[in-house]
Formats: sequence, structure tokens, C-alpha cells
Amino acid sequence: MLNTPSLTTIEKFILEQESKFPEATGELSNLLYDIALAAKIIAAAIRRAGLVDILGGLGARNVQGEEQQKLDVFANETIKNCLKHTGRVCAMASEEDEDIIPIPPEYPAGKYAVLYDPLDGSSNIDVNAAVGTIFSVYRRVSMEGRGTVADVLQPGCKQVAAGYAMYGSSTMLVYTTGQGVHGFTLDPTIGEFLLSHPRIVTPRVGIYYSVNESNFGRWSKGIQTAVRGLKGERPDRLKPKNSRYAGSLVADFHRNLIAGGIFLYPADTKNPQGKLRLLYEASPMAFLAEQAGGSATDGVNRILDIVPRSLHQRTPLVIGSREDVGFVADTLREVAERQSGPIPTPAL
Ligand code: FBP
Repeated sequence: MLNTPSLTTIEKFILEQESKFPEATGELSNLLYDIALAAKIIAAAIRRAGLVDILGGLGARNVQGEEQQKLDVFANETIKNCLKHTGRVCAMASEEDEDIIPIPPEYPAGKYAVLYDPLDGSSNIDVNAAVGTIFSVYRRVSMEGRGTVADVLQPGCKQVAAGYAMYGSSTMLVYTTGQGVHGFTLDPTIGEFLLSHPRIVTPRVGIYYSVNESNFGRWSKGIQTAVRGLKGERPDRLKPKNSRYAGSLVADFHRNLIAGGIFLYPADTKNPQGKLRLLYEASPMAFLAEQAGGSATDGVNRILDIVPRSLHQRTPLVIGSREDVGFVADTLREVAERQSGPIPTPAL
């Protein structure tokens, strides 16, 4: 008699989570399935990328001024097509689209707004390195009908769900709805996301630091001092960390989430506001980091408290193991105080 393994599919897990909330309508659960479906479709395209005409640029530039990759556009359209008709979404916003993405009039508008970075780490696509999709979900604030900009311009602390799919050595989906962080691995033999990393907790002190050090000369004195500290120049505060940088936020964040570590994309003279986008990258990752016991700041302020002013605003990002993020914040304050006198300490 063949024993069927006890499989916890993402559907089973989400239903178990939902059953803890008698008032739940199941709409958020279904929305998470829609996103999981989109991730499967994108994963299938990425797995065959070298065999079909989906690598390389399109020659067009997106709203960020970056050359759009064919996979960027494929992923962007795939997510829209998986969400727009469901009646669960009132509006969307994508890193690849200038304005909010309205739900077509032929479909009902729902109670959630979804923001996403369809393909994070685009520079890794053509070299077969890990890339990802990042998503963030808010309850709408506009009353009814088609969603508005107000539904997507909300501070990260208002998120009801966030997560990412990572297309690496395996395809994973990691998400939170405020009940901890859970990871699922796609079993390609059955096409199902199965629970592989329940209740992820990130170590308080990490072993890795992840930053693009080629920008060192363009950093502030504070960031230079902090990164030197992470490398070992402050044995009184920290053990030296090993350097790892994949050039894809999802891949760097995931490593540090599991093994412990800190990722930084600071502001610099080329990117005075930082490079990463608050709504599509920093806020969803900050929700995950905090739910796993880590933290996320712009160096000073808690990312989840930042009230967005525009759809594509950028922010410096320091995220990961709580004590390491705290060390960077302390160092930035100490250097600033040396340069200009005492500064009040914000709550992290
Ligand atoms: P996109 O690919 O979505 O534009 O994301 C930006 C990103 O690729 C992050 O994933 C990554 O952390 C960072 O930029 C790498 O930037 P750099 O090449 O400047 O180090």
C-alpha cells in the first residue's frame, strides 16, 4: 500500500491560518492563491528562459529610467492577468508602470490594493542568477468602485500581506499576513507550493553583510564607518561578518532572513534618496523582516512608518537581523553627533 506523504500545500496552510479568524471572508486567502499562480507561471518562463526568446532587453525604458527586460514585461503582464478579473482587487501598482493600474470596467472591483515589483534583480536575468517577484497587499481606503491612488499610497504598517517569490536553485514563495513568516517550495513534479519553512525567525545577530561596496566612495561618512564596523573594525560591538552580495534584493534578503545578516542599499551621491523603491521593495521586505524578528530602517526611521508621497519614491534601506540594523543606526547617529552635536534616538 503506497503511503501518501502528509503534504501541506499553500492552500491547506492558508485555510488553516484563515480558520483562526472567524470574521475572515476568504478573499485575502484567494488573493494569495492568485499571486501564487502568477509566481508559478513566471517560474516556468524563467526555467526555460535560455531556450525561448525571453532573455534580453526590449530597448524601451520603464518609469525608473531602466531598460525594460522582456521578462520584466512578461512578469508584469502575468500578474495583471492573474489578478484583474477576480473581483478581489480594486487597484494595482507596479514598479514597471508609471501610474496606478485600474481594474478594467468589465470586472468588479474588490477590497484589496496590490503593489508589486514583477521581476526584482533584473540585472541577473541574462546571467541565470537568482531573481524574484515582490508583492504587498493593503485593504482599500476609498469607499467603493474603482480604486484610487489613496489605496496604494499607504504606509507599510497598514499592509495586510506581503511576500516574495524567489526563482533560485528552487522556486520559493515566502509571505506574511501578520502571523509570522512562512516559506513554501514549488514541487515541480506536482506543480504545488509545499510548506518547507514554517514560522521563519531570523537570528538577532547575523553572519553576513550584503552591500554593493563599489559605491563606497559615494557614501556618507556614517555609512562608510558602519560598513567598516560590519567588516570587523568594531570588535567591541560586533564579530566580523562575511560579505555576500547577489545584486538581487530578493536573493540577498532571503539569505539573510534564513542564515542571519544585514542588507544595505544606502543613499549615495548618485542616488541621494537611495535606489530601492519604498512601495514595491522596502515596505514589503520590512513587514517580512519585522514578522521574522528582524528590523528595517532608512538608517534613521522605521521603514513601516514612512508615509509615501509618490508611487515611485525611493528610500535608503538597512534591513535584516535586529542587532545588526541597530548597530548601523547607532553608528550613523554617533558619526552625525560627532559632526553636529547630540541627536534624539527614534524607536526602531
Ligand atoms: P530591480 O531589478 O527591480 O530594478 O531592483 C533593483 C535591484 O536590482 C535590487 O534587486 C538589487 O538589490 C539592486 O537593484 C542592485 O543594485 P546595484 O546593481 O546598484 O547593486
